[in-house]
Amino acid sequence: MAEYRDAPTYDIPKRLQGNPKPHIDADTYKKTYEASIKNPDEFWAKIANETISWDVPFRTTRAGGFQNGDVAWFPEGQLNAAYNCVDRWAFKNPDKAAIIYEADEPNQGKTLSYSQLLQQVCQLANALKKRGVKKGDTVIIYLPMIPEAAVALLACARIGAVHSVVFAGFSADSLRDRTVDCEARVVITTDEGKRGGRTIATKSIVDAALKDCPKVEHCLVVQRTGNEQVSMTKGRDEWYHEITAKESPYCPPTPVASEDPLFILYTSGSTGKPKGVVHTTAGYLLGTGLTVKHVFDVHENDRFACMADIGWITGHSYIVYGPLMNGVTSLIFESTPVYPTASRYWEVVQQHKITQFYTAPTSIRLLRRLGDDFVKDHDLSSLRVIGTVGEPINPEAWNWYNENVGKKECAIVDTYWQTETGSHLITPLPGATKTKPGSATVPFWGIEPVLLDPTTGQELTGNEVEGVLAVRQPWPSMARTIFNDHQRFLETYLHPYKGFYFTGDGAARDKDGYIWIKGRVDDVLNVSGHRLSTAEIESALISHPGVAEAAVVAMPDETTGQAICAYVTMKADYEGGDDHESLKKELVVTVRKSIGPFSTPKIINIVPDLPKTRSGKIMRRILRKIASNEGDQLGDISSLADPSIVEKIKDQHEKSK
Ligand code: 6R9
Repeated sequence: MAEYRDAPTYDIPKRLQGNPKPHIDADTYKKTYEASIKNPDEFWAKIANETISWDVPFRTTRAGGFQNGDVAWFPEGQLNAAYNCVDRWAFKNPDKAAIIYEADEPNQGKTLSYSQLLQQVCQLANALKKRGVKKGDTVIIYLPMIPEAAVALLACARIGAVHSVVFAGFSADSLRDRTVDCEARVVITTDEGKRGGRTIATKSIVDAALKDCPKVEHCLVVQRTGNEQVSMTKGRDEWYHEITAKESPYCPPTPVASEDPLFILYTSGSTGKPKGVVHTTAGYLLGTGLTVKHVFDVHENDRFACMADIGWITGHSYIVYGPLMNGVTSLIFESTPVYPTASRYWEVVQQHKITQFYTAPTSIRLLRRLGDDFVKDHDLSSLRVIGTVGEPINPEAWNWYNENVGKKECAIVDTYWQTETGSHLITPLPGATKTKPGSATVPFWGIEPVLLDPTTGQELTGNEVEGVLAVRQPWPSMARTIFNDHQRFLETYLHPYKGFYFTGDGAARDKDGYIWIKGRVDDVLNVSGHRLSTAEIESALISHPGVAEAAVVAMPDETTGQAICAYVTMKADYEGGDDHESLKKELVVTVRKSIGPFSTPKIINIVPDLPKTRSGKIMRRILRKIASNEGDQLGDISSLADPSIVEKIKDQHEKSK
C-alpha cells in the first residue's frame, strides 16, 4: 500500500484530450456531483428517464432509507432488462457486434451481432418458459466464459426470472449449497469447459451437486467441447442447442417492477455461510449503464473488454449489463492472461481494437513479473481507458500498467466497489479526474463517502484522516437484501453504523480529499481479487476428520495480493502420524472440494496449539503477524494462556515457507 501523503498526481492523459471528446470534464464532474448530492431525487429522476426505456413510468424517485433498510428506487416504474440491453440496439443497428467471444484457443472465437443476440436470448427465454420458468423463479447458471453465459442471464431477465450465477470454479459442494439456498428448479451448464488449454469436467461437477438438489427438475447443457462421454440424466438433462433450435426467434419481454429482483449473487461474508446478495432491476441497470458511460467514457463505436468472469459481480456489471445498456460491443474472454503466452491480453486488444480494457491488479502484477517483452510489440493504440478492480493496486503495478499498456496516454481508472454496491462507488472519470497511483480518487454521482472512527462511530471530517469507509445516502444500484435473510443484510451493512451503509473496508482521505482504500477490516480475505471468508475456509478444514481446530489469516503475496495461511491443530487421537506433507495435501483437497481451487491455502502450519487468551479466544493478531513475517513484532503476549506456544508456531511457519 502506498504512502498516500506523498503520492504524485497525473494530469488528464493525451488520448482523453482529443477525439472523441470525453463526456465529462473536471468542471462538469464537480457540478454534476454536487447536484447529485444536494438534490438526489431530481438528479436521479432525470437520469433514469434518459438512460432507461420504461414500459410504465415511475412517479416516486426514491422511497425508504438506511434507517429501516427498505430502500426502493423508481418503485411504480416497469421495465425489462433484456429489452433495455438488447432490443433497443437490435432495432437500431441489428448488425452491430454485441459480443465478441474470444475462445480459449486464439482464433476459435466468434462475434454475435445485436440481432443474433436478440434471437438467441428469445429462443432460450421461450425454452425456459416451456419448462415452467415463471417471473420470480430462480435459475442457476454454472457456465464457463462462452457467449451462452450472457445469453442465459439475459434470457432469464427477459421473462422476469431471477438468475443466480455460480462461478464455474466453485466445487460441487458450493454449487449444491447455492442451488439449494436459492430454491432453483432449473440449472444451465455445459458439457465441459476450456481454460488455459485444460479441459474442465463441468457437467460431472453439476451431476455431483445435483444429487442433493431434489428441487432441480431441468438441466440445460450447452455443448462446448462435444465430448460424447458426458452423462445425461433422462428426464432432467437436455441439450441446449437442441431445445433452443425448436423455439421461435421472438419472445416478448415481460415487464417487471423496478424493485423486482434481477439476480442473486452469492458472496463471502465474515461468517461461514455465503450471502445471496439480491439486486433489483431498474436501479442496478441505471448504475451499471451510467458507470460504463462515464467511468470508461464509452462512445458509440467502442469495444469494451472486461477480463473478469461472469461468475463474479464484475462480469455481471461490466461484461453484460453495463456495456449492453450502452449498446456497445463487449468482449467475453474464455482464457487466461498467460495462455498460450503472456501476450494473450495484448493480442486480444490489438486484434479487436479494444478501446477500454478492465482487469484486476493481480493480473497486472503477474504480467509485470513476467516481463515487458510480452507487451512490447503489440499495437495497443486503440486503448483510451484502462481500468482495475478487486483490490488495492500498488503504485508499482499502476505505473507498469500506465507505462507499458497505456503508453502514458490512457486514463487509468482504479474503480472501488463491491458485489453489494452493484456498480462503482469511488473512481476517477477519464476526462475529469487527475489520478494518483494507488488511489481510487473521488466518488461517483450520488455517492457520499464518509470515514468513521471504527470504535466510536464518529464521523471523521476534513482531510488527512483514516477510518472505516461508509456511505451516507442510498444509491440506485445498491443491493436491497440478502436472499431469505434480511436481518443479516441489516446487521452486516446498515446496523454497524446507524444511518450509514458500511462497506467493511478501511480507507484514508488525503490532503486533496482523495480516497485511498486500505482493504477489509473484517474477516474477509482478498486473494487475486476473489473474496473469501476466513470462517468458510476454517469450516472446510475442520471437516477433515483429524482436525481439531483451524484458524485462517491473510499473508501478503506479491502476485495475488493476499494469500491464505492456515494454522491447524490435530485431534489427540489423530493417527496420521508425523507425515505432515501428506496431511497437508489432504487438507488442500478438503478445502478445494468444499469451496473451489481458488481457495487453496498457500501455507498450512500444523501446530500443537493455537495462541489463545485465557478465556479461549484465538488471538488472530498474533497469527497474522507470524504469517506476515513480522513474528518479531508481536508486542505484548502475556495475556495468552500459554505464551510458549508462540515460539513453536513461529518455528513451524519458518519450516513451511
Ligand atoms: C468489485 C469487487 C469487494 C471488495 C471491497 C474491497 C476490494 C474492490 C477495489 C478494492 C481497493 C479497489 N476492492 N475494488 N479495494 N481498491 N479498486 O471486487 O467486488 O468481489 O464483492 O469485492 O474488494 O475490499 O470491499 P467484491
